[in-house]
Amino acid sequence: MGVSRVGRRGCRIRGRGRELVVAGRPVVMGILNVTPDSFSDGGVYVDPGRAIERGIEMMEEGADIIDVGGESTRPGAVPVSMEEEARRVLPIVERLAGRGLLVSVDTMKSEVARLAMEAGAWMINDVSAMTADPLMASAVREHGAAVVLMHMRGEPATMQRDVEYKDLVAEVYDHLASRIKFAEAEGIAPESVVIDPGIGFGKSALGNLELLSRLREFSPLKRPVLVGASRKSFIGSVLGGRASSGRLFGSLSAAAIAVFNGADIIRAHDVKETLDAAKVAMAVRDKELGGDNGDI
Ligand code: YH5
Repeated sequence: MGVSRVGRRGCRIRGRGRELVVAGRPVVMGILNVTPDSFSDGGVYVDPGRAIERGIEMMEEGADIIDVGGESTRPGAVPVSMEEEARRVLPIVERLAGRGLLVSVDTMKSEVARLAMEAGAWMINDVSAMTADPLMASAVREHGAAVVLMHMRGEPATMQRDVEYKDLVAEVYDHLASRIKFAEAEGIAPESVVIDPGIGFGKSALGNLELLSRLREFSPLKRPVLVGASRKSFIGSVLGGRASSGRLFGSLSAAAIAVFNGADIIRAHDVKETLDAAKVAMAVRDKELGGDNGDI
């Protein structure tokens, strides 16, 4: 007990000379959207001062990674130029990384990734799994960063048009296996790779539920698993069409199930609540009490 299901090899994520332990305790990646048009918190953190404050607050609440995003992946969102995306994320990355935080950047553009890594980013969270930009893999390799490879069918603008699969879990599994191979062939260290089934990216609400309940099936890939369900539409659907502002408790339930089923990292807006849910789920999963159990 206490050793992650991915085995010793997968217990740590290596990026740019720094390692994050992801075994024995849940890891939360806090979401920091610096876009004017995100799904659930668009425009809240467009002011760099407020964004930096929120990043620090999430770290104090227990987030191990802060995921900074400057482009909305919502279907119908206005595409942003490389320059605009870089202008939004770089000051935040620089300030948070400068304070020693592990900063991830949610981008599909290699030039944004390069500039972000020069500004101190530790991880690149590419929802296209390095398919959108042919120069992404070399950028990640050259900087020795960690990388999230997420499953998505198609591209953000069109991904919800066809959400039917013959065998969803098998398709997601095979795609992730092939992207892991690609990363390795490109010279990216296996210890730097995290996988993600891509909840909400080209999946029906039922498909998302299927992925959450069958997350264990990704274990043979031997990489830490990240799950991002926070405030997503399928939670609204389960709750009878609830708006994103009313999806906190549903999101916590999804986070708990994900951890119980083996997720190593949870990407979430509500860090302290998610961490509590994840700790209880992990305690049940591993039948171990966490660190501060002096008050029982
Ligand atoms: C993810 O799962 N998701 S951006 C719709 C919402 C609320 C939130 C309709 N980037 C992921 O967070 N990166 C995004 O309500 C991600 N995994 C990884 N690795 C979409 C998002 C959201 C969408």
